[in-house]
Amino acid sequence: MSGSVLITGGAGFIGSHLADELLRHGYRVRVLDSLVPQVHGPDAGRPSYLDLEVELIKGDVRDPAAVQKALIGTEAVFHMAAMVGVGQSMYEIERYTSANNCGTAVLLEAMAQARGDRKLIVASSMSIYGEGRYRDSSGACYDDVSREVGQLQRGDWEPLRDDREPLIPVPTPEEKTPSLASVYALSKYDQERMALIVGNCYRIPVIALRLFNVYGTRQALSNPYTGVLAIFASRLMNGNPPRIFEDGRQLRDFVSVHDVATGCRLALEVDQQKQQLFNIGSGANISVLQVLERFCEVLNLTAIEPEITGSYRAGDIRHCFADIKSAKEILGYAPRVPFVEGLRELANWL
Ligand code: UD2
Repeated sequence: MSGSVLITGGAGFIGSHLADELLRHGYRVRVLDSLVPQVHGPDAGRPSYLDLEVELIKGDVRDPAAVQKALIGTEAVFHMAAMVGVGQSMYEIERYTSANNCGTAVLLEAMAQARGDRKLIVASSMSIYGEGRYRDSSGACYDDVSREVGQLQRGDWEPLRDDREPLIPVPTPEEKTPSLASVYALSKYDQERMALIVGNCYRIPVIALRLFNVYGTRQALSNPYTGVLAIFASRLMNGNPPRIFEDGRQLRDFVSVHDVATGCRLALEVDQQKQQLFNIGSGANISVLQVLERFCEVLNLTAIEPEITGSYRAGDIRHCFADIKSAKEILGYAPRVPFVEGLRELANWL
């Protein structure tokens, strides 16, 4: 396929990089974006993030007329339009549910009515897993670790078995049972399920990509809830010490937005309908403290003393990083951007 592709929310952080990737591969790209700031001012989708070849339609994904118009002549859809802060989803409950759930409902209804055999790729999130997968020394698997049941406590950060044997974090595969801990996670899970159910009924091929900790240029710097690297960057630029929750040894999977854009394109191009859920991460893990160290090295900042809070942020998980075996085997996905290179690019953009 090398036709015309619609990206909802395509003027934002991930969507605009995806638009670049698709143009580079010969697609025609149309973007539907409300351009409405999400949180604190100007860090919404921006027309300036888009190549001049992209056709931009300003409109809300909850507006059926705008969506119907945007679908005309397209052969595939990436659904990226969403509210993305985990923290504020817990007090802007109506706004998140409206944008993420109703937005997906309107898009699906329009796709069902428009018929055709457009493929739909939904941007989902690792947030639906809650804590990642753990094993004990015998190899037994634990998919239900949570702070709520006391396995993780203040000052005792690592999850323990009932007999206090430490549990070992391992890569989280797609089959891990979801554990939804925020309205954001719930809305991402709903997006996946709704797309799969409606897609199945109307023969719309659907793939949902569970994105891990995506970082890179164009990420909102003023959103206090999204992206620890963006938060570190804005604190460092303003002369404030970065703040580290817990002990900083919590592990995450930081994946470059360029690798994510490639993963999205591969999901569009793959010719299979069996597996519909894929993790998109870097396949590696790194602690938050190491992230800060690497970032300071790249920025040539020495003697930065972070403020280590020793407490955990409400709703935070301890460890989660991606098992990307399925994406590798089925999509042909292979992350290419080394973390330090991605950090350098981010630093040059700041
Ligand atoms: C959340 C979502 C994820 C994605 C991501 C956006 C969950 C489980 N996951 O991941 O789906 O939406 O947000 O990037 O909800 N931290 C600090 N200092 C700070 C900020 C964060 O130490 O100033 C820590 C934080 O406690 C966490 C880690 O850094 O352990 C990563 O935080 P994040 O907000 O970048 O992303 P995360 O993993 O909560």
